[in-house]
Amino acid sequence: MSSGARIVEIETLLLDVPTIRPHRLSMVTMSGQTMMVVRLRCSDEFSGLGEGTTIGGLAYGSESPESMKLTIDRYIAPLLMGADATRVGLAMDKVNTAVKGNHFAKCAVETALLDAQARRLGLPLSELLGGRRRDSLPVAWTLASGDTAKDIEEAQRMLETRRHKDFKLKIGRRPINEDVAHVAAVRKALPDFASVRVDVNMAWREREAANGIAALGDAGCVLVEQPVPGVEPLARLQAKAGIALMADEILTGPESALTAASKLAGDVFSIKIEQAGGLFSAAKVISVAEAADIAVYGGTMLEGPIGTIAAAQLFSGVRSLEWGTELFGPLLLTEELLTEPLVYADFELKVPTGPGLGIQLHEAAVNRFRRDRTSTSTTLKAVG
Ligand code: MUC
Ligand code: MG
Repeated sequence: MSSGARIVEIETLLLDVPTIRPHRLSMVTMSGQTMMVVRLRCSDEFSGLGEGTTIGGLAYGSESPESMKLTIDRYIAPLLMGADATRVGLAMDKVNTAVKGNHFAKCAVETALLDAQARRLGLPLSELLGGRRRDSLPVAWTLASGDTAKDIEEAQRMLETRRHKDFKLKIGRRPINEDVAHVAAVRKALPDFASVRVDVNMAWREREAANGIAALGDAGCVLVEQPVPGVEPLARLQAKAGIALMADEILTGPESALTAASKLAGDVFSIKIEQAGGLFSAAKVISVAEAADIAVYGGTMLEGPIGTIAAAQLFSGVRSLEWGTELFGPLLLTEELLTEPLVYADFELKVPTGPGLGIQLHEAAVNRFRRDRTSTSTTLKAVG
């Protein structure tokens, strides 16, 4: 059913926000996060928010916040001006026909369209994505200060405050024996109910990965995320690994998920809404995983609150989330960007229950961290 609501404005802006500490990954050290925010306005009273975020500029993937903004301003927004805002699938078909790739930018636009439509219907976004199975999600924390003692102290603080009990350690930058010693020391310092996993972000070669995975298993690590690039190497490693392997970077949408699933590359799939190309595509990646009996994990691109809650709305409906999620991105930022902060308590994130994403940006914070802004708009003539 179409209500006649049209898309009349798409605004993009970049927000630069510092992180609470340097975040060290195998390919980059982050000291801040840039969020590309989309504000989409419709001819009725409704509007929607979306976010495009990546890790370390172009260090993680082929889209930067600046390129997402340009893609939307120059190519996507003009296509959507005047389009029916209530037909999200149709609007995104138009975008997908005219714009190849650019998954992160498309995710931001699709999220904003879905937020506006769910607000229009008076429902949380989760209800447009199949409905919720839970109202809160387990959230892991990433230890990536680059220093073992600091990581242990940080993990202990998280346990004491009951914020996180599952920890992902970022490794792959140092020699394997040093990384394994680091993981073993953190594991040993924490109670049994805490879990330790690692993310190598593809930094290892296959042979060293085989040895590294075995040593990490002996040290009490329960999962290794994307140790090597490529589907085949990951599948070969999985065939002999004694602990779970998680696919991340190789999952760039439903087709890649099908390839990875059919080659048995990964016991667990990290689902990232931006990497998949949006919420609809991420839902298809989840379906592929479920059909292949691969566990589903709620991944993150270290998004701020908009992207984090968009993903949370989707993960709230996943049948089984035995490895939980890592939707902690907003907690890595020094500043609160919402009028009402997200609730992280008892090791979980509460999924907002209001219409749409269920969150509102704090305008003063937006103005404080805004780098630049562009808006594409159209004036619709009244009919009749
Ligand atoms: C990744 O590769 O999974 C997720 C958590 C974190 O610290 O970095 C990301 C990216
Ligand atoms: Mg990863």
